[in-house]
Amino acid sequence: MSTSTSSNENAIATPVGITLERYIMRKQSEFPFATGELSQLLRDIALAGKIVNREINRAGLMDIAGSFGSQNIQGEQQQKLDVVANIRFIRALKNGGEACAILSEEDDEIIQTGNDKGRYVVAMDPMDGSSNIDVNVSIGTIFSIYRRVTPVGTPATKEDFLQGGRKQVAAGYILYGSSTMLVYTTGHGVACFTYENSLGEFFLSHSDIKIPQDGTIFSCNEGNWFDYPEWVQGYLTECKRKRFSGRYIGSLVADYHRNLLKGGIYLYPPTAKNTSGKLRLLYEGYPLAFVIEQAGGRAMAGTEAILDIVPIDCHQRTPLYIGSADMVEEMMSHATAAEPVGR
Ligand code: AHM
Ligand code: MG
Repeated sequence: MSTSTSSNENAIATPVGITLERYIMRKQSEFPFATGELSQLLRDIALAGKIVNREINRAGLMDIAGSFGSQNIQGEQQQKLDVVANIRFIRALKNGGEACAILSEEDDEIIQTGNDKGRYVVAMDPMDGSSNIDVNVSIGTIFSIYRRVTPVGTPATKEDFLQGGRKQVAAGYILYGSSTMLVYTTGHGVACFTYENSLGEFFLSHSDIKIPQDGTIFSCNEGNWFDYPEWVQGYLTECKRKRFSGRYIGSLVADYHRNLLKGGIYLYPPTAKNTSGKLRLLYEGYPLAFVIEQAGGRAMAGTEAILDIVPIDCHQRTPLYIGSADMVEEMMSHATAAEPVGR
C-alpha cells in the first residue's frame, strides 16, 4: 500500500490509537517485578473507573446524588456517590486478586480483600471532590500502589501502607470531567488516557506529560485567607501583583490536572479548622506528588518534599503545595518556618 493511500485512509478513518490495555502490556517490562500482577491491578482500577464513570453520568437520572446520611472516618458527610465509588473499587480489586488490602478514605480500617497471596496494597480516595457531585462539576479518583512488605500469605497490615511516598510502585488518578481521563505513573514518566465511551476503552492521549516549568495560575480556597500563614499570604499577594489567574474548582484532581497541563500551583495550607492541612497524605498527597515529580514538577508540605514525609498514620493529613517547579520553589522561598505535618 502506498503512503498516499494510507494517509487517505487515515483521513477518512482516524486511527483510534493505543488502548490502555495494550500500553500496560507493552510497558510491563519496566516494572521492577514484571510478573504481570501490577499490570492486572492497573486494569482492575481502570475497570472500576469505567463503572464509576457510568454511575456518575447517570447520577442526575438516578437516586445516587446527594448525601448518604453517614460520616466517614474524616468526620465528613458521605455522599451516595462516595459510597458507590468505594464499593465499586473495592469490588474490582477484590475480584482482580492482585491486591491483598485496600486503604480507603471512606473506611477507618484497612480492608482485607481475602487475597492474602496478593503482593500489592492500594491506598485510594475513591471519590475526590464530593462536594461537587450534586452540581455536575468534575470529580476524581486517586490511587497509590505499594508492593507489600509483610509476608505473602498473611493478612496485610498498616506497615504495608506506611512505607513512605518514595516506595510507591505506581500512582495516578481518574478525572471524571468533560472527558474521563486516567493518568498514571510507574516511575517512568506520566501517561494520560482518555475514555472513549462508545468503545468502552481508555486510549492513550498524552504520553510523557511534562508540567510547564513555570506558570501563571494559582489554585486555593481564598475563603481561608485569614487562616493562611503569613508567608502563604505573602506569596499569593505576589501572584496577584503579577496579575496571575486564580482558578479553583474545589476538586483537587480537576485543579491539579489543569495545572499539570497548563502550568500552575495548587495549595492547601493549614487552616484554623484543619491545622495540619485538609488533604490526606497517603491517598491524595503521595500519589499526586509521585505523578508531579515524574512530570518535572514539585510537591512540598512546607519545607519538606511530600514524598519524603515519614508517615505515621494511615489517614494523616498534610499541607500541600504542588505544581510547576518554579512556582513551588518561589512559594517555598516565602516559607519562614516548617509547617507542621500531622494528623
Ligand atoms: P474530599 O476528598 O472529601 O472530597 O476532600 C478533598 C477536597 C479536594 O478535592 C478539594 O481540593 C478540597 O477538598 C476542597 O476543600 P475546600 O472546600 O475546603 O476548599
Ligand atoms: Mg479527597
